[in-house]
Parts: sequence; C-alpha cells; structure tokens
Amino acid sequence: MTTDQNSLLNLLMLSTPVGAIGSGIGGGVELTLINVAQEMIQRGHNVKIVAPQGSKVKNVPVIEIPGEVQTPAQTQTRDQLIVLPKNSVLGNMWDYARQVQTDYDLIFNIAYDWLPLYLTPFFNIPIAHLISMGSLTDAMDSIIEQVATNFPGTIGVYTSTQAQTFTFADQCRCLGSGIDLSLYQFCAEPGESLAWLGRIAPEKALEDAVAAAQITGIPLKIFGFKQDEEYWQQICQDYSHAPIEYVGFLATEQLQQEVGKCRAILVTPRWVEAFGNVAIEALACGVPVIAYRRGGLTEIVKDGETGFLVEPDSVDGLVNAIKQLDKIDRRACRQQAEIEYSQPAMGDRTEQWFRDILVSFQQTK
Ligand code: HBI
Repeated sequence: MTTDQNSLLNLLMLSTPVGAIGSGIGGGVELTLINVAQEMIQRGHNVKIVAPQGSKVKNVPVIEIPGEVQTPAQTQTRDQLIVLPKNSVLGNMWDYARQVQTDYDLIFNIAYDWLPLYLTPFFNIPIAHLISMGSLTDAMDSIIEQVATNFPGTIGVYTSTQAQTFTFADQCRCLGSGIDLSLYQFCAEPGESLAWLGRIAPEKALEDAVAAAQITGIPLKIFGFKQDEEYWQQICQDYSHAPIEYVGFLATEQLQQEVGKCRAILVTPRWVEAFGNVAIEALACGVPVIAYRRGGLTEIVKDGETGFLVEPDSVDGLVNAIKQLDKIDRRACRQQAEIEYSQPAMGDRTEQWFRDILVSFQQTK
C-alpha cells in the first residue's frame, strides 16, 4: 500500500522543459530537482528523472527526451498565450510519462508550464506540482488555480511570499528548499571581494550590485549562466569602471570554494524571487547575504544576524549594508543553513507532501 507512511515509493520526476539539467538555464529549480531526487533515493525510494536531452544527474537515472525547449515564462507579458513549439520537448516528456505511469505511484512536476497542469486529470496517478516562480501570466494563474481547486494539496511552492502573488495562496503547500550541506565548506576567513550569483537576466538586476561595487570600490565576483548576452554587454558598458569580474557558471564544488572566500553575496532581484537557492548556498559557506526585502529572501535572511535586508531597488541600501558587514558572525550563517536548509529537512517536507497527496488520491478513487 503506497498510503502506508513507511512504504517505499516509485517516483517519476519531470524536469523543466526550458533546458537540460546542468545547463543552468533552469536556474534554482534544477538544483531543487537534483536534491529532491538524491534525497529520495537515499531514503530507499525508486526515482527516475525525465528531462531534456543532454541532462546529467549524479547517482540518479535520467531518461533523456529530445525536442524543442520551451521559452522561459519570465520573459513573457501577462497576456501571453500558451505556446508550444513543433516537436515540443515538454509534450514529448509528458507523452513518455503517460506511457510508463503504471510503473509509478506519483509524478513530481517542476515545470512552470500550462501543459502538465492541464494534463493532471488525464493521468491515472497523482501529480505533485512544484510551482517555481510567482504569478507571471493570466493563463498560468488560471490553470494552476484550477488544479489547486480540483486536486487539493497538489500545488507546492517554495515560500509563502511567493504563494501570496497568487489569489489562491492559502491552497499552496510551502516546501522551502534544502541543499546537501556536506558539499559546502564553511570558510571563516574571507577575502575582500563580494559576490553575485544567478542567471544573468534583467529580472535579477545584476546592475544594482555592479553599481554598489563601483561606489564602494570593493571587487565583485559574478557567477552564473549568461542567459541574456545583450543585457550583460549593456551592464559592462554602463559601468565600465566598476571592479567586476565574470567568473563563469561553475559546478557546486568549485562554486562553493569561490563563494566561500567572499565577504558577502548581494541578491538584488527586481521581481518577486520565489526562493533564492543562492542565498542558502552562500549561508552554507558562512557567507552573509545582503538582499532586497522582497520575495523569498525576506523569509531566508535574518536581518542583522545572517545578513541584511535592504529597501528594494536601493543601491544606497546595498552600500550601507556592505559597510556594516563586520557585525555579522559567519558561524551564525552556516548554523542557519544547517538548521533550516539541510537536505534531510527539505526531504521530510517533500516526502510528507507526496504521502499526503497519495492518501487523498486513494480516498477520492
Ligand atoms: N519557464 N516556461 C517555463 N517553464 C519552466 O519550467 C521555467 C521557466 N522559467 C524559469 C524556470 N522554469 C526556472 O528557472 C525557475 O527556477 C525559475
């Protein structure tokens, strides 16, 4: 019986269709999927990931699916219609899931896309949907709400701040996030530099961190996937005297080594960031987080204790916080990550969510 709280589950996990796992195109949700998959395997569950061709995940079997990727939803306007390319990888992934569904107890979906939500009633097994961003388009809001109503408890989010961007906030299950802390080393003695991590795209507002670096003269190391090359070139042009260095998109082992040596990370989203995985990665290395008081970051950063929350869109706010970094004890940062954002802690929340969904699915059958 899959409704037994100790039973081992067969879990099929469907990745984001915007890019291959490991490419960085899928942002923080790529990391979330990898961590959930590895944690469930550790617990003895049977896990398979279905993802676009080219995806690689350590210790987890991946079914690679060919096809055209989906356009990232955050680049679209509110009235954007639903669009699928010819030979859609999203369509192909869900066709695969349909064919193998009898081998599984539950599907875990992390795509921020209309099709999987729409397909929910067409499947014979329950689907747990992790919604990875706040409200972006009317069409998505409406289909997510429909699933929240007809399949109560199956819509998961990272944070309540994120949930509140939807009209059905109270029907969302908050899961937070978590990382494998053994992969992140505490660094007690940082160098001089600050760091900025993330997809390089307008909604992340890297330019504000660069402006703060220019004003303070403190070097800023930039890590992440260059999603929008034009946007990056514009920043380099506008802040030609800023002491910045683009390091690249690094794997976790290298990333944590580099970020650990920094005095703080700056997190400057223009949009309601659903969570902020980069913040917990930094905390795990003992690195304080200076962030705009907006979105998921407000639920992560302990103001004055593990970093600073500053007025959104205020470069002066960032500069003032940088000047006060001596007040932060780096051990408190690592400790917060250990208590709140360990992989087992996230695994507990996620596994209970899956089990609750299985129980209610059984009852309505
Ligand atoms: N856009 N269409 C679409 N589908 C996704 O799954 C998606 C996206 N944009 C960004 C995204 N996922 C992830 O990078 C999140 O981590 C934000």
